[in-house]
Amino acid sequence: PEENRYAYISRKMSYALRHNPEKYGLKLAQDGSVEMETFLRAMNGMHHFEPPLTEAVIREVMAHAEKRRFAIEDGRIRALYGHSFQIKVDHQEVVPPAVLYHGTARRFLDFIMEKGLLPMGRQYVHMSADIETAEQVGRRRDNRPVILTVDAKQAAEDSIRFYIGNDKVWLADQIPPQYLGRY
Ligand code: HQG
Repeated sequence: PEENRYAYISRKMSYALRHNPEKYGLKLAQDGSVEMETFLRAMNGMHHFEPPLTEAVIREVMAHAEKRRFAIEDGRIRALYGHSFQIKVDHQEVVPPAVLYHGTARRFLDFIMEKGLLPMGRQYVHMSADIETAEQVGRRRDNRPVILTVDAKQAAEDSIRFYIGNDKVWLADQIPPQYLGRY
């Protein structure tokens, strides 16, 4: 069905734009973007999408997604967050909401309370302004996830930098334990 096809395409797009652009012969700009035409050629060269991937199909994928993962601007496409490769993508720095949330697995809690929230496999720590999103993120790793609060107001005052992912995703380089609490 269409939904599965969209999910499949979205996964391949995430892989190319967040994790392994080299595999596709792609070189991303500092904001993580690449020309749409170049992207389509690379994606169609690597995968046998049937029918072939076009910008129109990508726009359908984006319209049907439950999250805003990609942006198309000025004939270029990029992933908005979630990158894992070496060269760090620049995101717009912003003043965060006073409190942010992070959903995680119970088994990570001791480490997190000792070391703080670290980007682990990605470039940034991911947080949300709403609890429901944090729940969903946490449920990927634990059926009873822990929801952590981040005192973003204090952290920002102490010059921890926050960046925009999308309307629901906020990013930071790391969050030391003194700003963390349990919801
Ligand atoms: C944990 C998805 C041990 C952290 C989601 C998390 C999100 C630590 C895991 C986005 C730690 C990393 C990102 C420490 C953090 N010790 N564990 N000191 N610090 N962790 O997947 O936030 O659907 O890289 O709690 O919805 O789960 O792909 O990060 O559990 O928005 O668009 O290490 O990816 O979006 O896991 O998820 P991840 P995340 P998409």
